[in-house]
Amino acid sequence: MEIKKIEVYELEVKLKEPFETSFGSVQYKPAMLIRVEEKWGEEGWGEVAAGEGPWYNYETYETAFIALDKYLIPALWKPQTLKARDFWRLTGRVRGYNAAKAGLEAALWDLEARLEGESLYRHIGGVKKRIPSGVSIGIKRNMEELLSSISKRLEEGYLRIKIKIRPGWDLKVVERVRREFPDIPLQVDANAAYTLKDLYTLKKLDTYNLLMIEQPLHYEDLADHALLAKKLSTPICLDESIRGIYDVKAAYLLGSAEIINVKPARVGGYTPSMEIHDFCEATGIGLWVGGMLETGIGKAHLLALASLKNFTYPNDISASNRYWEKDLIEPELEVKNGYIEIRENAGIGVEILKDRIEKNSRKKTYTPS
Ligand code: OSB
Ligand code: MG
Repeated sequence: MEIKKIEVYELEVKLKEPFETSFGSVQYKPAMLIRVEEKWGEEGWGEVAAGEGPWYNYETYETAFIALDKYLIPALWKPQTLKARDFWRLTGRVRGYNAAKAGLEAALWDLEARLEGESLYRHIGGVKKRIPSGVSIGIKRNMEELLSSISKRLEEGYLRIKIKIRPGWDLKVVERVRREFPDIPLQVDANAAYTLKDLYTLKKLDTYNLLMIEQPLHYEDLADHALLAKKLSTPICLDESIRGIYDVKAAYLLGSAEIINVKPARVGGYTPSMEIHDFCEATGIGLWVGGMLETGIGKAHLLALASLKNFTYPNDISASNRYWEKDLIEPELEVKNGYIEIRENAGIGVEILKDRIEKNSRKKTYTPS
């Protein structure tokens, strides 16, 4: 494909309710969208899922913008024609900025699939179009709020519940949830809030038949996760600790995780996500696709990724109405009997509500230099 224009949109979106984790709470959230256009006018869309501050990892919307503006977009003007597969090599000189890379690469994949008149999930070799959907529930003000939120999500059909924990909102909470819902597929996500000094709490969590404990320890600490894994029977799932394939290899050799949550925004897009997918398939590490509170555009991409064979656990890909009053795509994503069905239309398969985006955003346009 020959790119003739790239647009970066910045807007603010409002979550229906605040989403709270061990690292902070968010309700008004910056969102960044990328539109690429090729010479015949066909377009592709991607979403940059960075944080509003450097709380989940170091990347923020501001740093992602600088990386795109100064380094990533200029790298795409070098070759005359481009394949989405080339993105990683063309931008290889840029270290880090994975959310920025993932958003721009996603737009290229969408465009490439659209140009071939093929749905993106098939284009990348996906094998399933019904994607199992789990839901992530933030820290609440009290138990009643949490329990009613869980009931509601179960009624909506989600296949597993993930609750956020942190010191002080953990054992009592899980104990109560398990009393109320003894058999539901349940997992917890600590977002790196514990250390090995909390072994008592972590050993207790081990007794509630959880599917997995996500990122209990420091985001850089593969070693302590390996030590902890020896002491727990519940599988450890790594999120923040996995910034790419090299972390996956180290985690595998050390025994730091039985399961990995792949977020393209964290590992740098489809190409590294697929590399991780294949490595984990070969080594028996469990996989699912995680989310970063994306709008429907980012979520439609997550669905395409989750269609690959080895993403077997329910993913953090929820319906449009989970976070948004009104999404930026049509039709909105719906969970039916626990699954979101990918449409066969070209690319990510959904219509982008461009007017809505144009009206509410700032835009910067780039053309070949
Ligand atoms: O740790 O998985 C996480 C949201 C923002 C940052 C980190 C995480 C999350 C979620 C929500 O858990 C996932 C989603 O529904 O998009
Ligand atoms: Mg997580």
